[in-house]
Amino acid sequence: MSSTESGAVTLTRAACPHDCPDTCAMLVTVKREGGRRVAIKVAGDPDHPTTLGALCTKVSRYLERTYHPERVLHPLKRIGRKGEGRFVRVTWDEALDDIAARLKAIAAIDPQRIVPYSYAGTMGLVQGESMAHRFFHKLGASFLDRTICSAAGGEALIATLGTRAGPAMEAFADSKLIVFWGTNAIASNLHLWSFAQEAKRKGAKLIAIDPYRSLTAEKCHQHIALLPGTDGALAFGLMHVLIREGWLDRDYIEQYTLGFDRLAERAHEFTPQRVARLCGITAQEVEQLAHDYWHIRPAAIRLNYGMQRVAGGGNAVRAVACLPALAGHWRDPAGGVLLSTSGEFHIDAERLYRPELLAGRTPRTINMATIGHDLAHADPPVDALIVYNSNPVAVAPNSTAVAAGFAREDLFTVVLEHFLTDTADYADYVLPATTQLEHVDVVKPYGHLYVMANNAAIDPLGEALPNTEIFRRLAAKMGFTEPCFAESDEEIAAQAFAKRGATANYDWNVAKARGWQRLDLPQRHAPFAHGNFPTPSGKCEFYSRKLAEQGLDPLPNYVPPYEGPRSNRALAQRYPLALISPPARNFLNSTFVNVKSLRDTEGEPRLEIHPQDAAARGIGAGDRVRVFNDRGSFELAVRVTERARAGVVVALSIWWKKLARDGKNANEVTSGRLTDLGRAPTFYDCLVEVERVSS
Ligand SMILES: Nc1nc2c(c(=O)[nH]1)N[C@H]1C(S)=C(S)[C@@H](COP(=O)(O)OP(=O)(O)OC[C@H]3O[C@@H](n4cnc5c(=O)[nH]c(N)nc54)[C@H](O)[C@@H]3O)O[C@H]1N2
Ligand SMILES: Nc1nc2c(c(=O)[nH]1)N[C@H]1C(S)=C(S)[C@@H](COP(=O)(O)OP(=O)(O)OC[C@H]3O[C@@H](n4cnc5c(=O)[nH]c(N)nc54)[C@H](O)[C@@H]3O)O[C@H]1N2
Ligand SMILES: [Mo]
Repeated sequence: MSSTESGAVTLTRAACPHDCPDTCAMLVTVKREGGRRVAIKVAGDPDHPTTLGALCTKVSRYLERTYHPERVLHPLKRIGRKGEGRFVRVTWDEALDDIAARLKAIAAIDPQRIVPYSYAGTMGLVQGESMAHRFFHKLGASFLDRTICSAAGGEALIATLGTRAGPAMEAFADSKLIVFWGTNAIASNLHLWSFAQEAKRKGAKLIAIDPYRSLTAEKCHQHIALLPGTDGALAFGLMHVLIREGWLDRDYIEQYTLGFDRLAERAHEFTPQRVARLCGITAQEVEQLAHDYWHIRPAAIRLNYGMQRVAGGGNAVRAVACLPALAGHWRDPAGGVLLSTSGEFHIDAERLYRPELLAGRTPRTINMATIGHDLAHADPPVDALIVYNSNPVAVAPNSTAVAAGFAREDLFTVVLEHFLTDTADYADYVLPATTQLEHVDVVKPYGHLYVMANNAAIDPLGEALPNTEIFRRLAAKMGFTEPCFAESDEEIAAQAFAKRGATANYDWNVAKARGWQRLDLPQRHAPFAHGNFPTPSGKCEFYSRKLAEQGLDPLPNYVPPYEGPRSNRALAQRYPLALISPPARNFLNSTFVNVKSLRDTEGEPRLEIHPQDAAARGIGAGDRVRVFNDRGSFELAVRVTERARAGVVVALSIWWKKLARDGKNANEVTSGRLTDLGRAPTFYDCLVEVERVSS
């Protein structure tokens, strides 16, 4: 049973759908009102081992978002100019008939001219890519390379460890040293932070490595404020000291790693003095960190994706991922590196996505990170875009180009959404989608070890439909008759995971009754305590032959930022400040920005700037400033603060453009250049100048 009856009030087991490592178990209280189910409360499930009864501030407001007066509840057709956001209500049949006719006409020329654009607005496997992939595979539409978030770090882990795995979230309670490396856990990984607090009470030392004194950095014992994009150099500095001092688990290295001698040769060049210069920190900080990393055991590094959004992001993650093998920290369940647990979950891709519908075709691939460029230059051109679970006009880099692409009069755009986002404003049709309370799903988390089930708590509002149902109906209009297009959401959920490895025990009925199901892994899971790296060699690959075969550096290296003050001096003369735009605590990427209570807490778009940098530009507290480079500009209020280290400015993100005074956000200035591994965007590799516009 997913719901328990108690008078007129029931409790439904649900799962948070958002793109966050915590993937919480939710209990939704539902009341019957005149024959309709109305959700009246959402809470964290106290029995779930990582949620432990707590939801973040954002998802605590899930009802405010679900019942928001501006929800799109009917299909809409554009009547204004693209981007203007003027629509009229149409029926589902009118909308879907017209969309099918347009897609058929384009597909008759070349189906690759149709491009899906989606990301993790929901992380559910059912409302994510199940029916959608089937639809696009049958059509023969372009593939989308979903690189916008985690591709650089993900590929780096796979090259080094063979998979994406690490210590369990709960195990951080037993760590003695926790390094928050490029992650503001209080904002983006609250439940792991709670386990770290438990460790702290038991005497653990907490260190943050971050250019910004984030909420997390200020609560750690130590904060190392390096320059953005220099983490690879710091990791090599640590290796240098570990090797110089002989602080090495020689037995582990001998048995379970590949390429130590060559790695050591490279690390030899990264003296603490040199690293200090590259990173903008002191040599003593490098020495001390290495000392702690060897002497305080077990040591766990929590790195999230913050450090990989730069030119050398892949190599930086690779370098950091080498550290626990050198110092032997993988031997303990509370040691190692955690970037993602997603490699422990085996999706049944064949059954979810039905690649056989491609019938031998291999469509071209469009990289979501370069959509602005591709809307202008792809060959064959992009004639139609179907956007779901994403808000590219706000979140994709080099936004001027993205918005220009979306404004093309000859582009046919359909957006499945809850709200009229910056992207929906450019749509020819906006189709109303259900939220997590209104549909069924199963979520594959990336921060813990539990499959998460979501039961529908309420009926769809207005005429909203689940993404699956929208693609089902569209498939019918297109004349697609394969039985997989008729499968129900429950049937899809039941086949989401492959019966192998840690998901061998997956059972949808068990999961949905309880709300979750633990992976089939030992309670004290230490994935690499005895090697078992699923790399080609079976070892932790400092040296990767696979990378060498792709023409890439087989060893990690320090790859400097494209736009660093040291690495590109000519550019830095014109644009001397490094801009980073990491997640704001009260938003989830661009989701929740239109929820008033959360936006009120966040205030207005703000630039944090160091007092020295402010003074040098005649900027004072409360001024409005313009941030600019050759790609564009945007305006915000200023906060003069030492939270931003000198040389770095911080604009917490991702604001809806249309809710900012100037209709712009940080992605006006971010670049379309890609990372060294994973073809991912380089949001935090971005030089700018700042000037005062008014006080
Ligand atoms: N509240 C909230 N939670 C979120 C999100 C959100 O928008 N809001 N987004 C979700 C998503 S999609 C993701 S991918 C994750 C992101 O999760 P994280 O990547 O962990 O993001 P943050 O927690 O902001 O931490 C990034 C930190 O990296 C720092 N940073 C920036 N550049 C560098 C660098 O070059 N080196 C180092 N060492 N640090 C750097 C930033 O100052 C910031 O404090 O969070 C998820 N959770
Ligand atoms: N400057 C800058 N830019 C960034 C980042 C940064 O740190 N700085 N972070 C990057 C990262 S890590 C990421 S992951 C991306 C995130 O980019 P996106 O994946 O686009 O995430 P959101 O901005 O949250 O937009 C998700 C949209 O999906 C919609 N949605 C949610 N659930 C459903 C559903 O069930 N059906 C349908 N049809 N729609 C749904 C929501 O209403 C929302 O508008 O942004 C990237 N952009
Ligand atoms: Mo992300």
